[in-house]
Amino acid sequence: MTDNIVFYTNPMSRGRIVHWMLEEVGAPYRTELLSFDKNEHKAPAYLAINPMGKVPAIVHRGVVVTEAAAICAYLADAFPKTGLAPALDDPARGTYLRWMFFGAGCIEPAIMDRMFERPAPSRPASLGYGSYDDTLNALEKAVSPGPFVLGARFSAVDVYLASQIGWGMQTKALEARPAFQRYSASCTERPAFQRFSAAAPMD
Ligand SMILES: N[C@@H](CCC(=O)N[C@@H](CS)C(=O)NCC(=O)O)C(=O)O
Repeated sequence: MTDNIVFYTNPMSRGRIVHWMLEEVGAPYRTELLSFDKNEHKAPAYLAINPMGKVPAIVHRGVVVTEAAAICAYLADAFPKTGLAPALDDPARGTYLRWMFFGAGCIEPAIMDRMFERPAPSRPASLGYGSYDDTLNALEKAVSPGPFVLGARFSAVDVYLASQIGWGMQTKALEARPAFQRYSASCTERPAFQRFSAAAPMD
């Protein structure tokens, strides 16, 4: 078994989040590109890795990790010398985990519902993210005053949140508030982001 990371992705997918994260980590990895046109993500070989037939996924030390937020958190913990996650006994870990889960559990569905113009449910209180406005207001607080969620310290949660914010603003599903623009600029000036975006331009 090799310790090298295998990264399953498609260039125009949430795999972009993990691509940036892998550049932050700096550990060796091999990329397996899956063509959506050829349905390679639904082929038995890949379904054996991710039964959802979705990217991204990684395999590291014989273990599969899927879900972009989980992959970011996993990689930060697997490579602690990178300093991309607060240590287990660091109180900042609470803040870090809070916003990582908020990103996946609230921001993403809020953005997707807005993008697809899904009608508001009859009981918004039952919706995990409540309302689009409440979610954006909370997100604005999380990234303010910045420059990062943990203040001066950049971490894996910034890879995840800045990816959601960047994509959300680009598709106009997320309001381009000044706080989001400032946060996005701070995160995307990182050399790892620059390396990733040079390797995977948006067309
Ligand atoms: N919850 C997953 C979502 C992954 C996902 O939906 N990936 C899309 C691309 S962005 C995909 O693979 N779509 C292909 C399909 O479902 O057929 C995550 O956060 O990683």
